[in-house]
Amino acid sequence: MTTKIGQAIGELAAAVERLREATRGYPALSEKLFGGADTWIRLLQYKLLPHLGGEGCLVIAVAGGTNTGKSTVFNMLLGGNVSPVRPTAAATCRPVVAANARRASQCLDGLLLSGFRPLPLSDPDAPISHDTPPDALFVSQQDALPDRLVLMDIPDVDSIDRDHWELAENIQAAGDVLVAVVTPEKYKDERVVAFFQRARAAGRRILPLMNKADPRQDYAAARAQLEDFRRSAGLERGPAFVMPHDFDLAGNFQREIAPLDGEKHLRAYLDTLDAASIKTEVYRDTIRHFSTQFGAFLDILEDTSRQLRAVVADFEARADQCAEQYDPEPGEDVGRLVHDFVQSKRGPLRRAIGYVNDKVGQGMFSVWRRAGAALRGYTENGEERSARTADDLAETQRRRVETLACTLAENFVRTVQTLGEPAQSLAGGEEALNIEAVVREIVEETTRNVELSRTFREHARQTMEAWWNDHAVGRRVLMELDWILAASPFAVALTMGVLTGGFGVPEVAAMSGTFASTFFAKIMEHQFADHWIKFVQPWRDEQRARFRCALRAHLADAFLARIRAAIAVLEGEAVETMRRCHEQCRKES
Ligand SMILES: Nc1nc2c(ncn2[C@@H]2O[C@H](COP(=O)(O)OP(=O)(O)OP(=O)(O)O)[C@@H](O)[C@H]2O)c(=O)[nH]1
Ligand SMILES: [Mg+2]
Repeated sequence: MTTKIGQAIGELAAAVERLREATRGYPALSEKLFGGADTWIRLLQYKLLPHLGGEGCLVIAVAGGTNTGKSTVFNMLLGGNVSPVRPTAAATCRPVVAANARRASQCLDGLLLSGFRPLPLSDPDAPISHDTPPDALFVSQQDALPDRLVLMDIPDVDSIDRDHWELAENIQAAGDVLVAVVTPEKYKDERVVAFFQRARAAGRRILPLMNKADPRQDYAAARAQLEDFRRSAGLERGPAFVMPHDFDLAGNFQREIAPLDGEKHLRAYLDTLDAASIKTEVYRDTIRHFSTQFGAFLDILEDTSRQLRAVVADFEARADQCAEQYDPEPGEDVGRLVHDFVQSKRGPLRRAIGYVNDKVGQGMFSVWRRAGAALRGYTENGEERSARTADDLAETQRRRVETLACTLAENFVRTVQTLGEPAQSLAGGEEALNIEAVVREIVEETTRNVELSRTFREHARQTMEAWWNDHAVGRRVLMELDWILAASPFAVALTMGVLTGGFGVPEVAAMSGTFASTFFAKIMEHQFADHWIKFVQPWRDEQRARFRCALRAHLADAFLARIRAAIAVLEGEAVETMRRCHEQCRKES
């Protein structure tokens, strides 16, 4: 199991590192993913990764509440004063590891206990000095120890110094066997019990030791207390040890630690432990524990990416809905298409010129007059402008686009406030969004003149051709209109020039140019009636599509860029690798 799974664990750890690195720029995302990941990261870093290096070697940690005598026990197991013993609480603040030459050098190379900063224990008081690096691990070479054991003295698991808890948890993850040093006053403490409960759940062997025990009636009180401790920490029956209260310590660490039942004192008992099988058992349990927790982590990853995808879909749908509300009015370019079409029919038109009746001519002339006035910006009786020039039309279009884009932007800003984390932070972005500039870009892109598409031209030609063949009357009106627009502006201008002393001539002359096309679009709207809607529909669709693309590309993307990047991370190669390796761990555990 070990080689294959060891490889998977190695790959998985590297992928986790890549994911951590990739999410570093997104604090809310990183918090969501790794906020509750301490336990499995610890198991991975302190236990699973170093496992291969420590093959066959048991890591035995002396753990417990503050001032219970851990350092004393550690020294007694070594038969000498290695870790400083102090009457003050929370004295030991850095872990100390004792190992023979080979294991000590493995420790110093970070092979046996990774995640710490291994340093040789040259100053005996270093483990109780806060001036040392917080992640320091002091290594003391103890040649009396066999190759298959390393011993650790660790900071308490319950003092007010929270750093100690953290460290204790890391060591708990790193150890295979924990000697649980309790006292009659402390064996019930919640933090202490919970610590060993977690350790047991993560597959660690636990050997309870009652210090300062009352030896009367064959340790009756200690037995009851240890039983109680076992029950609350979820420990199975097994060997337990005692140290009497009246023990004169005074630096004498040459004494043995007695078993409560059985023959072997603690040090001898440790020697009998089957390192290989305990290692395998602890490793398997750790993998199982890790696998469950990592599975939950992968679920969080998936949920987060699903949540972010939903936000993207929602924002895009809002942009699309906004684009649907855009109802562009065809202007000069569409009109020109109709105009050109009619002009292409001029063969018969020329022949029909003689039939232009006065009524149509007069009607058109009055339309002209109004249109001419529109060019000047007011009507004959001085009202505010009612008819519109091509420029007016373009301006109206711009304003419509602008209003819609602004409304959508406001909608986005409001929606961001309602999003959960990490979506909110990601969509909110780091720097404030320059909405004005974004809207300007959208307006520019949507309303700038672009050639009518080939598809629309073809559609228009076919629709007009069909209409032309089916509508004799309408056709005539158009032909006549074309004739007027094509041939008579100058005649009308001339007449007007005479009647008005030159006033209005330029306007009328202008009608043969750009305005004629806009005008044609309007006329067609009436002539085509039902057909008109169908006729311009593809054009409208194209305009909307242009608007939609601009909304998505400039506005939605401004809100979604970081979300998209986060999704790419969450669905990227690192996560793929994690899933594959996790599956392997799951199968093997
Ligand atoms: N009388 C008596 N004193 C003890 C016993 N065990 C430890 N002590 C004393 O209790 C004090 C704390 O002992 P340590 O071994 O430093 O305890 P610790 O659990 O390592 O303490 P921290 O590292 O501060 O958490 C010292 O003064 C010891 O001499 C014991 O069995 N009987
Ligand atoms: Mg200590």
